[in-house]
Amino acid sequence: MSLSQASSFNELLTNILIEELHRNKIDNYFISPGSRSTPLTSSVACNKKLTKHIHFDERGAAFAALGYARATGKAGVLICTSGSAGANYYPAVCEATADSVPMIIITADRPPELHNVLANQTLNQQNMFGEQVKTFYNIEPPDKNILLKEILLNVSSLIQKSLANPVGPVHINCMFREPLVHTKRKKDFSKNTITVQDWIISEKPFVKIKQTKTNFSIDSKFNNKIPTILIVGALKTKKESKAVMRFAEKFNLPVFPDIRSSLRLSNESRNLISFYDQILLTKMLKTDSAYQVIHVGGNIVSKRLLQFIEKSKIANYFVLHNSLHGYNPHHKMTENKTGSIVKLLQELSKNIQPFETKFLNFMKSCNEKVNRLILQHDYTFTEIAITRQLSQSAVKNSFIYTANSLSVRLLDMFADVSDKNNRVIANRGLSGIDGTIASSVGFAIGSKKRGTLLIGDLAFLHDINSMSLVKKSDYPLVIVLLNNNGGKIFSYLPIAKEKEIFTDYFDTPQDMIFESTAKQYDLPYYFISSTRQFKEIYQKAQKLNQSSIIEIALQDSEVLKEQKKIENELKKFI
Ligand SMILES: Cc1ncc(C[n+]2csc(CCOP(=O)(O)OP(=O)(O)O)c2C)c(N)n1
Ligand SMILES: [Mg+2]
Repeated sequence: MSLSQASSFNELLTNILIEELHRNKIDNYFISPGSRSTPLTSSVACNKKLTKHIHFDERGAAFAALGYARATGKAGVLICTSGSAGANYYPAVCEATADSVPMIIITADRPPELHNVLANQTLNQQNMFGEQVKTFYNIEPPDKNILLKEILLNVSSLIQKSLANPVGPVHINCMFREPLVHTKRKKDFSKNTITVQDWIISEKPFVKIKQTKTNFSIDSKFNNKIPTILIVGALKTKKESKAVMRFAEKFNLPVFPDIRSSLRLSNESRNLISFYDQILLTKMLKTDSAYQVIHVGGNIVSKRLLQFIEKSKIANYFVLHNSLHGYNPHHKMTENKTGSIVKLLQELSKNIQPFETKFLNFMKSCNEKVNRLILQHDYTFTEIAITRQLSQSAVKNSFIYTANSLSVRLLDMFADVSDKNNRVIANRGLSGIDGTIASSVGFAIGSKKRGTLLIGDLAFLHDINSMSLVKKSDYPLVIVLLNNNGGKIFSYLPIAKEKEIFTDYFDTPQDMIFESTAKQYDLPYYFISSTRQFKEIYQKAQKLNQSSIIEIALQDSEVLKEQKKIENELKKFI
């Protein structure tokens, strides 16, 4: 159907809006039901070129869009009605901004005359996400005075902005007057589309902004004799991790791979110092000698690595990244370059010489020693044993979405390495325990892969609404639910000693078993009471053609004790 044919000005606008998104290859919509958004939803629903995901809960829908974008690098489009609906997007929008994930938010709104008069479901939605979006654009209710050229210019620029480095969420607010429904009788709006006729014929985006090329020059003077570490924080693509490894091998750099770098679970290169976190427990690396650091990518999970940098003499801390900020909580950053990671590494390669291999060889021997000890340890049935077993038994080329915060930390510290090309993803922009189930479903949709969600009991309860998304998804998810009855991450903190307030205010045990949740969503459920049983069931569950819940009930979590035991063995051993 021609873009000049529509049943109303509302339909004319919404068809043109989604056509411009389509021309920018943005075709996945996450829609929540509502009345004021009828023109948007109807245009998307009737467009066969688009993929639609429908979820009644806007908070879950937004996290699903976040997960989808993490997998594809493309923005998902969110559509919701007026009022509090859009406010439910906020946590996912904040995470997307913090971790540079693209997202296009379209909220429907009432017309200006219904604002500030106590009209139903009416909220001031102008710039409602504030600093958390890169840009905001309001579209007035479409009528005979519609300025399509101006609207297209703004919408098109907004799309380009969402995709320009550092990528992030953008917001369009669409005001509509009734009637909202599209009817079958279409009228000719050629008179209104005359100003955008060239765009209609071209089948191209209205504007295409070229990313500006930045000139690369470095001030840092690297000393090739000083021990130099390549810290790899969160990376977004396989291309990036491959480029990092090529760079490390060319320049003889030991790599400290964060769990979100795609490299922590890999054994593909001898430069990978997978157990750097445990090495830092020992006295192998002295804090009184000087180091240089090249940090590629986003933030890191390891607290111990952060503390090591804080305590050590750092001659150079050179950061290459494509997010809003470079990693610098230690305030030791000396140089900061943003842009495409692959290109930045190519440029840096032209400016440095290979480092001495002595430090790399030393780090390799430390890693082997620590790995041997971790392998030999006699594991009791705790979160640590499950996390290790999970990393060993996850099927090839699958993903592990992990919740905050014990789950991601234990994977970071104890996961085993292999050649299985498994990727770990986590919402570490803000490290929230919210929206994890929805994010993992979005990631599965985007990557078109089955995977595992590793999650604690509170994080699971926090997003239990999103089990509807799990149930409907075409990509089976094995939910490994570490039920240790409360927030056991807090038992690592000094507050755990304050017995009178710790349990009620921090640990917050919910005394729940989740068999009935699985029943409610008609999903297979397994209750696990040993690590061996977990291995067996997990392997079986990954072959099912539907999602499942594996609940590991650890009433009296011994995780802290077990970790201390491993740490003592390490300290003694070295
Ligand atoms: C939205 C949000 N609220 C609160 C927190 C603080 N917080 C971090 S971990 C945690 C407890 C998580 O408990 P659980 O999911 O059971 O995991 P466990 O630590 O027991 O493995 C809380 C409340 C947070 N990170 N995000
Ligand atoms: Mg817990």
